[in-house]
Amino acid sequence: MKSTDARRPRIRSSIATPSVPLTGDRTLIMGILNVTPDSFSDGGRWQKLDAALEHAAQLTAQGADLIDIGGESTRPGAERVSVAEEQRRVLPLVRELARGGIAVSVDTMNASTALAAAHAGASVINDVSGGLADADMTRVVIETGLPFVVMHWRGHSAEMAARARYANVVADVRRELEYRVAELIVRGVDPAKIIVDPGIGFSKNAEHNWALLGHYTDLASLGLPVLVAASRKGFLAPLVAEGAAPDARDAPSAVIAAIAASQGAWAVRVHDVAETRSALDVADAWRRGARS
Ligand code: PMM
Repeated sequence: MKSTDARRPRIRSSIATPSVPLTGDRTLIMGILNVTPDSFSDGGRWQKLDAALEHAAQLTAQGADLIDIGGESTRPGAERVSVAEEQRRVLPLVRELARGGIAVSVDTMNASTALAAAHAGASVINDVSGGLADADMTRVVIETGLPFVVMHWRGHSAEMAARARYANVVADVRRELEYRVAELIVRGVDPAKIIVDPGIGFSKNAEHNWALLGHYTDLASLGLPVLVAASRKGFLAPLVAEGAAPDARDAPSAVIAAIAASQGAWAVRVHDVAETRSALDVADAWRRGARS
């Protein structure tokens, strides 16, 4: 599809924005850095700028291709934070990392935060609502020209559990994502900048999550890069010791990352980058072995 004027990026960061490839045969690792007091697995740990920067540097050294920075928890039942507070949490970090040449995705449902993060040097906009929570997000995506993660979403934390009802979760999620993507394209978003994400755990129970992972190729058949974000999520709890801390789910998360990579996922969003790196190296070696 040809670019139109509406699709041409008009906003440039004063910082050289590190670029993130959307094509290629290597699955990228998106390392999670939540600067929130209440995220379910790492809440409260990275609120101080120095500690957050150090953690981001460590994730990068371990093999993260980009760092996903979020200032608002999206776990079920989480309270919304003000946009000002969200920006106070994320912008200094985005600015410092981009300045250091580290690619950042900003995990936000707020258009003004996405725009400010783009000015600060963010490389990707990751919106768990896929642009549904804030009507201005589409304009910001068009104006910044940044890659846009469109996650399957049916509502904010307070209402998402009640909306976990599907006739056929795989077909329904695929159709709803396809519709959302079509709407964004009609409004002027460059299709080459769209990434889709099934939204593991968002208005989905464990059975729904496993069906979506097991039918990964149905989602991939949309023809867009796919982000798989299952790391440490609640549906993995039955696979580890009862009552174990969320980081006990890192091994199952890494296995999911390797399977997703072997199916051609664009990226995996994970907490434990070192273990994921090793899992993806195995998937790569396996693929090379298949070609030899
Ligand atoms: N999950 C969380 C936050 N951001 N972004 C995308 N694209 N996909 C997700 O599934 C997703 C996300 C919640 O998990 P966390 O508390 O571990 O960050």
